[in-house]
Amino acid sequence: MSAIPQERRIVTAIPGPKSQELQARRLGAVAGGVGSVLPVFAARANGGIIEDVDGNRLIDFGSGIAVTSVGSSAEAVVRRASAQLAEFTHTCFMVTPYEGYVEVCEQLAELTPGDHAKKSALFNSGAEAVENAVKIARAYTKRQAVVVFDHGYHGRTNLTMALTAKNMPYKNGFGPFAPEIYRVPVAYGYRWPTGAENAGAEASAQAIDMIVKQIGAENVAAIIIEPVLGEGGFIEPAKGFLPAISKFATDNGIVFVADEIQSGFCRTGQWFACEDENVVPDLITTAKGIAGGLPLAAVTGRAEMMDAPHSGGLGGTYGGNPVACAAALGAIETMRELDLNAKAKRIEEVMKARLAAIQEKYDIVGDIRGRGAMIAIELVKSGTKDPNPEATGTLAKACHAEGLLVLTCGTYGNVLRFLPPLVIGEDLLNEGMDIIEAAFARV
Ligand code: PLZ
Repeated sequence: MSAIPQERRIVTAIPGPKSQELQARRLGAVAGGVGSVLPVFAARANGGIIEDVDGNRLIDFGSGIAVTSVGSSAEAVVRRASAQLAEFTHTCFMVTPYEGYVEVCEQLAELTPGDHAKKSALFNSGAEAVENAVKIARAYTKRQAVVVFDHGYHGRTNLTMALTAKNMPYKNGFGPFAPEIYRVPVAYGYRWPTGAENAGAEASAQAIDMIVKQIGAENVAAIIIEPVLGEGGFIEPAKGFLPAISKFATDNGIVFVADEIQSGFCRTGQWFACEDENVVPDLITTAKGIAGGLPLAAVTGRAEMMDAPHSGGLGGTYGGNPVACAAALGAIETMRELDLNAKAKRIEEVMKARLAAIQEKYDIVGDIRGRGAMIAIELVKSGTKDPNPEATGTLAKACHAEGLLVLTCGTYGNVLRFLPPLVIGEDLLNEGMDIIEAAFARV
């Protein structure tokens, strides 16, 4: 583990000269379609700090998009992954299997909601996990239609682009998209026309009505939802929505898939966000936080569903790579040992109190939401609910300039989101909130 002092330190402009040099090289060599939030080049990272090539130390409120919940060089991750690296890097689980893969699947069975018999399959990325959840659901139900939601995000591959709601930047110009995908409303409390208190019941009724009338429940293989919608704006479906949709799925032989790729693994203060309303998904997709930064993803679910595809029907050269599996076991060990669910809840407490104080002073803060260390504010134009992406961008830039890495999201680009590593120290957390507050004062 690189022992970086857990202190913010700004010694150059952001980005500094070395980062600018690398950025110039990057522009010559890296495809323009791949963007970066902040072109500051990383040298080391640990805990709540990212140190750049110019020696600046940034406070990390992004965790590489909700990945490094245990930190970017957690001791147990580094130890276990390094040991595995020295033993062997790859055999391909489909050629000669190894224990780490099995152990990760055993852990997933234990940690995911529900006490039914479970099995897992491992992949490399979140999108790949979602694609495979669809394959499994179709094989199990022998049906084709897949239902997804407004504001949903599921990835950038062809099938997952089709599942994703937002056109720019994810889909524009990249069609044609996969068929048999249907989108229905989600209970977005802040923007629900008759008010947040009605959103759960009304949105679920509308969604179910659309499924029944437009698709036919008997044609639906899977309903896929993020228990907290991530890229779409950290939308927590209003209470009652998830249980209603999950019950409808169960009553109609539809596979209910919780995409917990962003919300899972202690991020929301629980192992999985769907536990909040006691929803037990049939299948659950995970990635990001699972392996402390190494590429690993999984589909976990009811054994009879997971076993529906024929032998050889699921897989991939690198899926469940041994180094990534070792890292996952290290990440899970860290989550248990440091009780990162409790840490996430504490982060929520600190952040929400600080954000409430900011909202008192600035009426462009329309909504404060999220759970655990998955917290966001939705920014609007003064006195309205009109999205304010301009202020969102300006605030993010102001934070970056002061050495606080924050991310934006939302269908309307007007959500500032905070995803600190769960191991961040409380002093850094508060310093980050000070920077956000100061940014508001300046904007
Ligand atoms: N499902 C819920 O959040 C990835 C995307 C960043 P991959 N979210 C970050 C970007 O702009 O590409 C995500 C997610 C949910 C699926 C995915 C896809 O996971 O590992 O990026 O493929």
